[in-house]
Amino acid sequence: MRMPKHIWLALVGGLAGCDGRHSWLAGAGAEARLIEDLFWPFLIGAVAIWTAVMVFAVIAFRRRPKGSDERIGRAIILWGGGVLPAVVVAALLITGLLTLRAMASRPSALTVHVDAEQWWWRVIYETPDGKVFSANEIRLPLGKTTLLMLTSDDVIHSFWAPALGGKLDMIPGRTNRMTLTPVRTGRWGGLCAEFCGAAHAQMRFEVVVMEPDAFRDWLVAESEPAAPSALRMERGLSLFLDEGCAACHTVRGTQANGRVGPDLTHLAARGRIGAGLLALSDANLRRWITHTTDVKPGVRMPSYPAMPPDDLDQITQFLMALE
Ligand code: HEC
Ligand SMILES: [Cu+2]
Repeated sequence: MRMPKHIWLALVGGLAGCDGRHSWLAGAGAEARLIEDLFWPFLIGAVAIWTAVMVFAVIAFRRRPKGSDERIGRAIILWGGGVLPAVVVAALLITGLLTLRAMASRPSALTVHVDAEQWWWRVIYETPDGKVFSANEIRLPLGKTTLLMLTSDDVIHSFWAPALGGKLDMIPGRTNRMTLTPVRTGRWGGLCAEFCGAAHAQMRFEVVVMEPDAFRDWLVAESEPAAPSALRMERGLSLFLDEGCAACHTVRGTQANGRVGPDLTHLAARGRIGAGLLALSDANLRRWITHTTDVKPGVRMPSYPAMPPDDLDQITQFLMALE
């Protein structure tokens, strides 16, 4: 039988998704490796048991019944259908629980709060000098354990950065804890894994794993107010304030201190906009501002389709200067 073309296309398309950035087989985190250690024995055990059951089934079909069969049958049901599954399931449960405990009990060097919002991520780093606000990108130091405090401001979301570790629900009024210990530098993908409304599929983030020194420098830079070169762009800044952007967005060092949307103080230091949707670029910022609701249907930011081109230039330049 020939397989229809669209099935092949679906299979190839599915494989194309295995880019490693979202794969727990990438081995980018100590916690992901614990899950991997659990996965292979589960898989091999499941295949072995399935094969044995199939072999017994085929034998049972082919054999002619004999007088002693009933006694043997009872023994198979007792041992194969009762005792063995009980032992296997108990063993799986115990190893699963031990893995869960191993994942949750590492002492952490850093605490990061992640608040899920429809449909983006508020990220707050705890430092000795206070809190550092960011969004949609989580930076972590290599080889150190970070405690993530996960919560939500509206509905239930779920935090998942597969390359680094497990998946955990983010529930309003509750703080769930997860630790991540990255063991490979790089940019890894993350996403919301619990349906949370219209733009759920566009609710992504990036985890950037950095060498500890580079991370420390980045965190200091992130804690600073906006770059002086941006603050000198008077026209762009005043448009940002007058167009109402400031009611929803914070740019530290200016009067903009809205909390409805992502902190934009260091927007241009991030790789993407719209919670992972578009690469950061001049053209994409324009598109985002003038066609917000087309680019991300359901988004909690109004579109500005009628903004005069000159004003759009000024605001975009201002945003691109927020390094
Ligand atoms: C009513 C509140 C509101 C107003 C007004 C508003 N925004 Fe937003 N903005 C948001 C929200 C909410 C998001 C997050 C959207 C998402 O990704 O789902 C956002 C996202 C953004 C982003 C992407 C940030 C990131 O890290 O992904 C940029 C850039 C941005 N807004 C710029 C502007 C500009 C410029 C204006 C004014 C012309 C403006 N916004 C007006 C609420 C607002
Ligand atoms: Cu979601």
